[in-house]
Amino acid sequence: MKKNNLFSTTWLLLLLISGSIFSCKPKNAGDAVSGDAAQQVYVAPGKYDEFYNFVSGGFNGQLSVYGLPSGRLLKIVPIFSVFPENGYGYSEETKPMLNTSQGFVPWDDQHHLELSQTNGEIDGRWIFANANNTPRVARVDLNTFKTAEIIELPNSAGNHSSPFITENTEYVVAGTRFAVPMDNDNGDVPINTYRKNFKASISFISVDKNSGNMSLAFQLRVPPVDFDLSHAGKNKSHDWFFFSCYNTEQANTLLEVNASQRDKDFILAVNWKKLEAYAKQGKGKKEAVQYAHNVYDETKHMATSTIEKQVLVLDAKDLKDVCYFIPCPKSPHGCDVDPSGEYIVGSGKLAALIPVFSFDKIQQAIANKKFIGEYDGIPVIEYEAALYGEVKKPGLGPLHTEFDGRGNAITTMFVSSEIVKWNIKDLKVIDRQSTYYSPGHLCIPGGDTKKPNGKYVIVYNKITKDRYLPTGPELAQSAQLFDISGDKMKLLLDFPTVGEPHYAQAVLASLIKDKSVKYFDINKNQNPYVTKGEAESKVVRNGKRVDVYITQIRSHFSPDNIEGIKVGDEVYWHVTNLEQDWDIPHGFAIKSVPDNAELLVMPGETQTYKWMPQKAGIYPFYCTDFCSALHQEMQGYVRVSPVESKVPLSFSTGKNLPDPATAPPLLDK
Ligand code: RUQ
Ligand code: CUA
Repeated sequence: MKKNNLFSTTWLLLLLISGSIFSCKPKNAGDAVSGDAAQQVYVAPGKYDEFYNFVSGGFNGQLSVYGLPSGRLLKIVPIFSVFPENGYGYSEETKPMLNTSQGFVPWDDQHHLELSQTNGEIDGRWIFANANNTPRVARVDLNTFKTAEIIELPNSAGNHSSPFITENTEYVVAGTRFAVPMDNDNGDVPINTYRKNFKASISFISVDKNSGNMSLAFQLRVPPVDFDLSHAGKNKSHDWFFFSCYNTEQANTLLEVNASQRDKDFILAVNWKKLEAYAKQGKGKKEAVQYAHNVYDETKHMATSTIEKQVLVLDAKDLKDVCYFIPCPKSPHGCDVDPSGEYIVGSGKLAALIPVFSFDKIQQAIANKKFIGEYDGIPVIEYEAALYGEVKKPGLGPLHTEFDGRGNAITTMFVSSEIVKWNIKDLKVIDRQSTYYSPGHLCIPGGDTKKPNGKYVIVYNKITKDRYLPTGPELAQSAQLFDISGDKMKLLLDFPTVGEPHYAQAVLASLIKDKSVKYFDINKNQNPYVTKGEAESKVVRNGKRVDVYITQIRSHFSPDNIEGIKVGDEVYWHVTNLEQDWDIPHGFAIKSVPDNAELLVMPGETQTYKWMPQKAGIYPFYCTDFCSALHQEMQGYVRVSPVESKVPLSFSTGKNLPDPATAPPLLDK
């Protein structure tokens, strides 16, 4: 028995590693698309797409926005990585967004996105994003498509099972992937003392109903396993959260083998309502930690970073009626709850079936104490007592499941490279379609909410191979759109994506498009360095610090000639775009500035560019965004003199003219 399990695990692992999955590739992948597919995805010039698709960027740390059904890329929203394209993480105003307890961290790995919900339905206000590497959760404002807030998570590492939310966005949760010594403990311990010294945490971040402001409400201390994914309950399971976890072996080396020993790992069911009540009753302990909380102020166009010093921790084993483990076959990955809230689907990466758990049965099992024992002080429910049933022979390597709102679930099969549609009630497979290749996540608009819109599923593949023109060893990533409105799922479109897409969200465009901000009101700009008109533009020296208050309007800067800057100065260019019109950003960049990118300044906004001139000379600067017919004339000069120079500070626009006697001859007679 044991041998058999090991054998099948090893066999699946071999399949995963060897890439022999491509033997599943049908001969004529192109033929899978029928003639009318083009019509279904064609969005005529000037017409809008029906859906926004928000797609995680994986190792690019950003979020990208596509239109559906066309698959057109509309925007990249920088969140966890610097973005030289618009100066995010480079401007003085946005640098604090990437501050952490360990200083400035300019990169991260962004896997999961979740749109805010009210009553279990998408409300179109915010989208939350996780960072895996340096554990953080962000909130992006969907009026401006800008990152509004980032909160770092203490006592965590590899923030993967995140950011999933409750039905009214009461909480965003974040489960740690890596168990580690807690921040406050001595971390200088032998790695193989894992089982003694390493622990895991699940963070509950509360979200203010009106402002969206996040705060780390409390953490749940849990056994040192790897938390992978999660989803909140719905309707009757509203009070509960479900987390998949692997490495219940508690291995700290060669997890590929050592964390694949047990036949079943767990789904952790957490009654967050009770947990919240215990936190309010003062059951937890306050621990001294350090984490950054970064907030972007929309009126000041400026972020601040605050280091918080404390977190409330509740230990799962001290709370007898909050946490329960449910056995789940073979290293579960996805953990998905159907729109009714009754069915919880666990997807074992190495399993050849999909277990579906029943919320009612879980409740009965808890009431009747149908436990097979305890794991680190947490009761483990009998598998059969929690199980609704198993989807038999769904395919190989189930990863993630979304729901179509018509009683069906669709699951990605990584190893057999397909999506499989099955009925939630009778657990029978209805349809399967190949994907190209090895799908990870999938997304149906609202597919993890109470109200899915079952028109399309988008599949995010892990491997691209031959789907697009080759671009050397590194290829475009591959997303695929399927029509799921009929019985058979129909492949309509491949579209490339940037970064590596993991989870995604989609929503009807009508919920968002009309409230999208067009420009910022210059009269409401409260940036301390704003310049509200050209007449106010100036250059101010204070010791070695120089502040340049500079404006932009089509198509010149004020000032555009500056002299009296010296080597060793610290120069801050506060650039205000005076335009009050949609789609007229101006850019800003100075020749050879180290450690900086450009700025892209939106109408009515102020952004600051730091420059420490290294060498005497003339430095041109210019507008980097084509803004008018005379965009190319939107340029200026700044003169840098040696430290000891006596050149006085001067600045102007249109006044610092050359001697007319030096005018070049007119040759056009
Ligand atoms: S993961 S392919 Cu969400 Cu990072 Cu499943
Ligand atoms: Cu302003 Cu180009």
